[in-house]
Amino acid sequence: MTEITFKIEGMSCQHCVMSVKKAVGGIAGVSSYEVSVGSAKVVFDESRTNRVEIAEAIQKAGYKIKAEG
Ligand SMILES: [Cu+2]
Repeated sequence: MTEITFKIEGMSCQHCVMSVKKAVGGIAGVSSYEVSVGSAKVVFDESRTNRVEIAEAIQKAGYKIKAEG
């Protein structure tokens, strides 16, 4: 399992938190996640998904990745 914390721009409220949860929760291979306003900690199986796919899902939901690590 790999853990990455994404710093996210454009999140402002619980609605944004729900949107990001929905985006990362819908990815096969993501095993757990903790989302708060401005960040998302995602634990995933690197044989099934990757940081690029997760970042794209967050961006598709309407937010911007500021940093990841
Ligand atoms: Cu919001």
